[in-house]
Amino acid sequence: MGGRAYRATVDTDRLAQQLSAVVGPDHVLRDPALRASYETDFTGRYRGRARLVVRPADTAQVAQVLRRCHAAGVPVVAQGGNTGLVGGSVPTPDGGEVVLSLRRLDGIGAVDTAVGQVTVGAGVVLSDLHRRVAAHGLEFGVDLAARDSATLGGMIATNAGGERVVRYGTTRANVVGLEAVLADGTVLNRLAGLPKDNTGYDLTNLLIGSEGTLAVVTRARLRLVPRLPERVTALVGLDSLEAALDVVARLRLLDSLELAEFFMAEGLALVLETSGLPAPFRTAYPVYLLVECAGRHDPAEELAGVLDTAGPGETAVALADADRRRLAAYRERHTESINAAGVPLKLDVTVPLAELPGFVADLPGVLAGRGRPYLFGHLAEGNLHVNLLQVAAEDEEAVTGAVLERVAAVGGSISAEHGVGRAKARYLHLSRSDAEIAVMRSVKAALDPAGVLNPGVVLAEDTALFGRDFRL
Ligand code: 2HG
Ligand code: ZN
Repeated sequence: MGGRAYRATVDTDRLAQQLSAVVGPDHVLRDPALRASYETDFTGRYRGRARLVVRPADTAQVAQVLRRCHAAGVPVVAQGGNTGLVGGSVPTPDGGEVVLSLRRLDGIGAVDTAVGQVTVGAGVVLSDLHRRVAAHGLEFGVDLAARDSATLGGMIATNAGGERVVRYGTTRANVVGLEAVLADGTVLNRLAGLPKDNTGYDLTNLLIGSEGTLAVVTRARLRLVPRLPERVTALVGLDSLEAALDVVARLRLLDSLELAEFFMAEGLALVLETSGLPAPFRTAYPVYLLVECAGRHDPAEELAGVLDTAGPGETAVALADADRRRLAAYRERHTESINAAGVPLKLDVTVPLAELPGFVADLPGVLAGRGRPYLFGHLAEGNLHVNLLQVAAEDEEAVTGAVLERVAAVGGSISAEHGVGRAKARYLHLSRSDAEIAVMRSVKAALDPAGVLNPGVVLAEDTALFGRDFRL
């Protein structure tokens, strides 16, 4: 098993000088005010203290930075747009980590229309990629609410899912190759993008979803899909989750289904309160379903054919981009609205669709009055974002454990798309067997024997050995 080979004391001044020589002094941040935005996650739940923040400009600089940190025995947390929600991309309060920001690796290569691929830097922001490839009649299949801040490197590190998994799969299905740097500075390059290439172990797929614990992704070769010109979005108010699932089952039979998301009355009320958006319907419904269909030919009629038989409820349909965005905002603004109301406890789980209504019905009993739940997410995949406000600090672990145990009991996954991070590391055994975790530890030890890449993320550390004896 790998373990940290940290030096007892690290001369931070010396390390800062070495890293300045690599990236230039302007890109080594030591001033607390300059470090601050890199040290706290989006929700404000995970806060730490970086030894320093380093901002390399390219792969060669990333390799040199990692080589120096490795030699000094200093742990490194890679960070992109810092939109992660499981504490996997910010430093710990007393771990002495260097934050390695990849944001300057923001180059987008020429769009290769012959094969439908593009090579991007890890720091490219998702919405910039969308804009760039649209000009070529192409699209990147992954899209998510944090598109204006999330970077491709972070999305790859977490195997981000988002809103269009039903059609295009998760990030994994849309990456054909990677360039990444190992803990000791060794560069792995697999960017050729050959559609057929069975030459040994698939290192690209090993690194996707490894949350910065096995290597630092620097560039990626992405698969692009044809941009579908005709698009329709609908918001449906329904009486129950069962009714929503029934609509989704029938929409799956259309080959135009691209997105099927849900939220509930409590979440909508909070979004309306914080955003000032008008209510979508005159009546409030327990469950709202947001769906989108896209195709070469206008899918509005086939969508209407399914929605007309959706039972009691109301439907709003939008064709124009601005109107479609207005409908999507009711769903997409949940995260920021919940954040505006407090620091949420976030659980991101998958539940088998057949179990989903029962799981949601049982949730109040599982919570036993601890916290106010807001449920929303990606209904097509059974991916529920269980956000809880007002959980007392002393109840947080018990509540997390109770919900995740229930998820495991119904055959679900304790992390659907946000990753394990630090937040869920101690619950990994609920979704993975001892044998699997042992293999994961072997892989970690093989690629990062000194344990310097994102320690404590995915695989919980033995705190008796490594937890508290390492300071700035
Ligand atoms: C989304 O689906 C994101 O909007 C964030 O995955 C979910 O805030 C959340 O819990
Ligand atoms: Zn999500």
